[in-house]
Amino acid sequence: MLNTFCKTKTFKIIIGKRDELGVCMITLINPDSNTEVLSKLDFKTPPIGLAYIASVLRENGFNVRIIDNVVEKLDLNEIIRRIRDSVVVGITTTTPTFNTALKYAKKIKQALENVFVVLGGIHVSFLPYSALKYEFVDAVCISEGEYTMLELAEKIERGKSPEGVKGLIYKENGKIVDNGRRDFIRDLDSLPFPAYDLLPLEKYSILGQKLEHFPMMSSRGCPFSCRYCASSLFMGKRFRARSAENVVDEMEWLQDKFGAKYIAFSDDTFTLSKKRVEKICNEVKGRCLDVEWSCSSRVDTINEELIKKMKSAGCNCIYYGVESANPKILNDYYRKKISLGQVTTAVKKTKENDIQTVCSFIIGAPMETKEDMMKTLKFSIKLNPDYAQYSILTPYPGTEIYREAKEKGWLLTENFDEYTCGKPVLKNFYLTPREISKFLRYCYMRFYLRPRFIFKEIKNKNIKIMFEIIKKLLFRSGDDNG
Ligand code: B12
Ligand code: SF4
Repeated sequence: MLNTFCKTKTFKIIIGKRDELGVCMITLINPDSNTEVLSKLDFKTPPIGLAYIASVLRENGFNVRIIDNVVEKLDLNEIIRRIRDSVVVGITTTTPTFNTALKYAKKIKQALENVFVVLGGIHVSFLPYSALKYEFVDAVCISEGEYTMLELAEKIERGKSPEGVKGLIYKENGKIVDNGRRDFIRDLDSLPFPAYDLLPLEKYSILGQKLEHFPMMSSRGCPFSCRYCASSLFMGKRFRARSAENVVDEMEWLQDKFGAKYIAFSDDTFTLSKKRVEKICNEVKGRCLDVEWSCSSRVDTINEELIKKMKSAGCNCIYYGVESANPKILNDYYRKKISLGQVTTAVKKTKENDIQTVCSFIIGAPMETKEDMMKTLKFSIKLNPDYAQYSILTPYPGTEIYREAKEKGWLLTENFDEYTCGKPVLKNFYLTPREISKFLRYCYMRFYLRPRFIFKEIKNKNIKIMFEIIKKLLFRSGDDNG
């Protein structure tokens, strides 16, 4: 069955520079999403993962296109019309977009039956068989996709089965074959920069403002084990960091090639190695790069010295995961391993050094009472970061919290469309789902409708952003707060 994939399409239709076999067209798709962050706060940024895969494929001679349907908003028939020349179609998944990805896979496979459909991304990496059970999914890629996708494309191009492609679970003669895990990419500097030129850059925006912001990933992996997070299992517990030179090369490239004015580092914990951050800062200053940037940090991997250094190299915003003001929930249940004292110090020092702070808070743990949640809300207001993000605890597959909830029957639904962090999907012993939703909305109102916040935004001339936030808060519909 697999041997027919390329024979009919690639070899005949596509002629190109690759070699005697011709050039396969690989299509990568980011399905549309209706999650709160994207739809309500208009947060649309390029999908780095797909751009990395595209870049590696292209570097190896394949033709690649990316359809980012979060911003393209194409109807599925139109997508099918555009991708008819594809030999492999790869679709990315997160938990809230999993069902949409399946819908795409089904329609594409029905219309283009010779196409090899592979799903990748965090959701299917943890629940591969939930996708493979459908006849329209040919394979699932576990974890990092750059080289798995490349080897898969090479096999398909040669009319071979994906046998032996590490990181891939696929179907052959009606059987599911697990090729085993692929080692994580050790040397991230060896990766080409993401193929952003394949994306409709003019369509990205943050809070309605056109994208001069570019995301960057300067490291992968996290050694911590917070129970609500699957990152450390997904990209590995070993922190794999790009060198300072390579990171700043990309910053410079983004600026020169795409006019980037702002870079948002999406690393799980950008500041895990203080030494590396210092080197990045020195490199940015040494090259006189005029670019501002943001990153995320744990409150215990930063200090005032580093904050000052980061400020001097253009950092203007740090995202801290605070999560809960109840030590029992924060450390016994979430295993975040930080103290509220560290939170207060980190936020205070960051603000004193004129760097904006965004703090995230989670409500809705099973054993959390309304008083506990109120304590977190009050703490967030007292802490007074520049912006606060409140979410409802969501048990994502792969996390400890998911495993426990599934075992104990605490999942309110397994419809992954609901796993957006804005809807209660986990049982709480004291509050109804409706009460939790209401409380989330209350958190946003209490934080953002404070005169202190509004005056600050006016003073900082952030009127447009403030207006957008307030508009979204006041005019959102239903209970889907995010
Ligand atoms: C940046 C980011 C965002 C950006 C998205 C930018 C974008 N357009 O992609 C924004 C802010 C919009 C966002 C939104 C949300 N996010 Co987010 N986000 C991240 C973050 C920090 C980095 C993602 C990233 O760029 N990674 C770098 C690249 C290299 O990795 P990657 O994308 O995973 O891709 C690799 C592999 O997955 C694989 N792969 C991926 N796709 C495919 C496809 C194929 C065919 C193949 C073969 C391989 C493959 O290969 C890629 C290269 O190695 C991650 C945390 C993390 N460490 O991953 C969270 C993360 C992905 N987000 C998460 C969540 C929960 C959300 C929201 C629900 C939050 C909310 N409350 O609304 C929304 C949902 C968005 C959605 N549509 O799914 C969770 C997802 C959990 C889950 N199981 O779904 C994560 C893991 C954070 C966490 N630790 O829990 N997010
Ligand atoms: S929440 Fe942050 S520190 Fe904790 S495991 Fe996830 S990425 Fe690591």
